[in-house]
Amino acid sequence: MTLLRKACCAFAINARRYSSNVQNKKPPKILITGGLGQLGVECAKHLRGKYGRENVILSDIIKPTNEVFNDGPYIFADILDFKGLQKIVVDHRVDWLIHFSALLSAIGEQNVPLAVRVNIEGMHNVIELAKQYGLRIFVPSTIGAFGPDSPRNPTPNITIQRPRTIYGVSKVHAELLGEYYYHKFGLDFRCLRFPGVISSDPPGGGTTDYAIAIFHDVLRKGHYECYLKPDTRLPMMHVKDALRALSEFLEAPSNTLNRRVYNVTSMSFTPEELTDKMIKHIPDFTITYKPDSRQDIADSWPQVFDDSEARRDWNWKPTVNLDDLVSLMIKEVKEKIVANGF
Ligand code: AKB
Repeated sequence: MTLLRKACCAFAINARRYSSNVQNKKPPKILITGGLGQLGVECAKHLRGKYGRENVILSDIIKPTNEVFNDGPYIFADILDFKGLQKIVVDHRVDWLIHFSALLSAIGEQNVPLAVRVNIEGMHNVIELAKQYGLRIFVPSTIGAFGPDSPRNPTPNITIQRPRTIYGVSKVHAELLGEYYYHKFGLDFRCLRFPGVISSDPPGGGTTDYAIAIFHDVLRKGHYECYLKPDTRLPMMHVKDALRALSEFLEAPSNTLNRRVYNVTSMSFTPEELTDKMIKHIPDFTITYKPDSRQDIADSWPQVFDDSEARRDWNWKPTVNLDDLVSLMIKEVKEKIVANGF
């Protein structure tokens, strides 16, 4: 074969490969577990906008509202039932798994055996599932994966992690298990440590949830009793930023990721600072403080989260600051109250 013919052949083969790659670039089929928790419904909306309605399947063991059911595919999935999960992955040809099922920090302390089952046994199931079927798997972690021995201001990506809640222990377990499966089996495990995520959905048993409950109570009753002290500083993020972080991170090419677990955040504030901003919009509400056991949890968590590694490796950049967050929450919670009466 002449040199020219060889070159032409190579070009033709590469062109064929290229065009078949482009043709094959179909959107991923995504399964979301724990779909009726704090992030699931909004996450499904966000990803359906990107990958198509039919490609994002929301799942949970709870019966959905009509609105959720009519929004797109919704199925029953129990993360403690491994065979059931296998069937879903096969029947729906799932490519990516977003594993939201978990009991949050405050609620986990009230039922430790259930938290162990859901947060730890559930994680064992989904990680094996992802390995067996070659799925990309996203598992959220949290500022709650740190504890009183960790540096709190700022808390870097890699540091001491000795959490004192079952939620935190289960999340450290998930981080380590995921990294282990990545190194041992090449599993495409991805994990973001989120701060308190603020959305207009009602609070779901977390310690950072005062920053959600305050909007609901103030807009309905004109008063909020806060279970944290006024100067308790915690990292926070609006759900819009959280979902953008999640989808940008899921799409980041594997070779740009120096880690499988990244801190992400937008801002840090105290109940007092949040109240000062809210008063500009709603001048006549009142707040009282009655710290409870959640104060101990908050006091062991990061105050300021260092997400410089996420910014460096996959260009993470938050867009919603505290002023924007307050305006968005007032608007969105008012809309929820009008629509649902809660
Ligand atoms: C909680 O407060 O438990 C959660 C979290 C920070 O992970 N919102």
